[in-house]
Amino acid sequence: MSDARRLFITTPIYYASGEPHIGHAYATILADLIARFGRQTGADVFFLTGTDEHGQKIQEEAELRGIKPIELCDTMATAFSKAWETLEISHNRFIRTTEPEHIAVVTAFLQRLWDRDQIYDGVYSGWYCVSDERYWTDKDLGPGGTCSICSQKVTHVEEKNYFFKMSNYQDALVQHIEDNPDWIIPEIRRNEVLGFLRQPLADLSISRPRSRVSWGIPLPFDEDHVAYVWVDALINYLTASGAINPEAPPSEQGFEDVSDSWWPCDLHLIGKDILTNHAVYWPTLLMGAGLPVQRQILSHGWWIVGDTKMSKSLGNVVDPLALREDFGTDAVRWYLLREMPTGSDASFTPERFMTRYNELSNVLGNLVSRSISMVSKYRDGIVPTSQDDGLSSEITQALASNHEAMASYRIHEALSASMDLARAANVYVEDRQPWTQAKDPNAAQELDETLATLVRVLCVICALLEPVAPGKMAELGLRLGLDTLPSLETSLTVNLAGNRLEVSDPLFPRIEPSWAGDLG
Ligand code: ME8
Repeated sequence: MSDARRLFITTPIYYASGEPHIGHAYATILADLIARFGRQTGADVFFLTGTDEHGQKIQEEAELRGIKPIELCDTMATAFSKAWETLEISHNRFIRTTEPEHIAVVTAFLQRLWDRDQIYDGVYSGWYCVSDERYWTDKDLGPGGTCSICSQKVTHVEEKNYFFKMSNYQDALVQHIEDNPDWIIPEIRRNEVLGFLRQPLADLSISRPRSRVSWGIPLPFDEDHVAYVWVDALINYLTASGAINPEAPPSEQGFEDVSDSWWPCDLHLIGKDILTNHAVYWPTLLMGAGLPVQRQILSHGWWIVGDTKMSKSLGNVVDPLALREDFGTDAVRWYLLREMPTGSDASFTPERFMTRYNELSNVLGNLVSRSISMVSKYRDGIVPTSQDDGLSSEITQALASNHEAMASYRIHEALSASMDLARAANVYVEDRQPWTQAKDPNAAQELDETLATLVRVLCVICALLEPVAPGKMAELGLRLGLDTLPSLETSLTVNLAGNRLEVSDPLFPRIEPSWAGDLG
């Protein structure tokens, strides 16, 4: 992450055709961690998420349920909002693409492209996948003539469409990617996009005939057509940025100067399946409108079971989101972020979940319990003053590793560095043997130092792990007698001496889930 003092970070906006699933949860928790880390390090953060509510997929799902599309969208927008609340997501804005403000910005954006001669009409003939809302040419179809992303059946369409002159921006886009090596991370995804751009770039169909798709935003220059849902959806980032005022006359709408807004976005967080949409369609559309492109794209991998991408149909696999009920929100957040190397795929297994939970319970939970109970037992619960600090180099090392890993979004490594500090503190306890120091009247100072060091480490861990485990770290902060949670910077200087510590139940209790017996 750059040290810029502002961070506009986005998740994809999720289709309002179905309930939130693990993929949505992962992406949103990942964005949440980055947003929380940004706030901790003093950045002004604007964290955006929301729902994608137009298009054929929503229209068909609503028909299937015998309800109006907007009723389906209202239900799902509520479901996503609730899910994010239970998962402690700290977004600043939840956008819905059916909001009047967004509809007006999409209309202004399309009008702008039209006025700049970036759009023409033609006939599209090819295949369409409703589930992914995208066109496929013969050569790009998957096995048996299916969608290459979701393997579902595609339908043949031949219809009038409006096209955006995307091909005009191929060279500019390649140049931009080459000039900015970190624009798409990880590198494997950057190379994928560069590989894609080695072929001639086609123009982009940006409309659907209203006769086929009625649930969309009408084109300002032809009411018989609606905006292609992906164009509509991508523009959400711009709407939320506040750059465009669609009510103003065209020359004053903000397309000429975005400096007074959150645009350009600092980081689009997306899954690898929607990379082309974000790394090719979106920046070229922005170029077409004369706007600056987003600053960075971080593409993450998939949670898989066997060879299959996990989503809502989990069969007899334990539902990771249901694990919240047994283990709590923070344990699920920890597992999803600690287990998946950022950018790669990871297999979900209950065994790995338990391994990661046990790390919280046996390493961190144990450190918290033993440290606080020793302060209670040997110093009546009051944190002693100490002249010397133990574990200083381990603390410095943990903070440095965390910072370095976060700078390139290696989230799993940042978390691992924090857990290593807890491990080092447990070893320190074994080395120092406070129970022996407590029996020796000449070792009072050493005991003070041991206890003060442990409390200091807990304070630093509180800051380090707040982005991943906000609920539990708030609880830990209270047990340490802190009024406010320390930040990464202040955790080193907080004066804890004299604080009264609370002995309490284990922070991460041992849990035997109902399915544990099946693990063998
Ligand atoms: O694509 N593991 O919405 P969507 C990790 N509306 N991530 C996963 C996943 C898994 N098993 N399954 C899905 C859309 N995802 C559009 C976005 S943005 C302007 C419009 C991720 O509801 C996937 O990689 O299908 C993608 O980032 C997101 O969920 C797709 O959500």
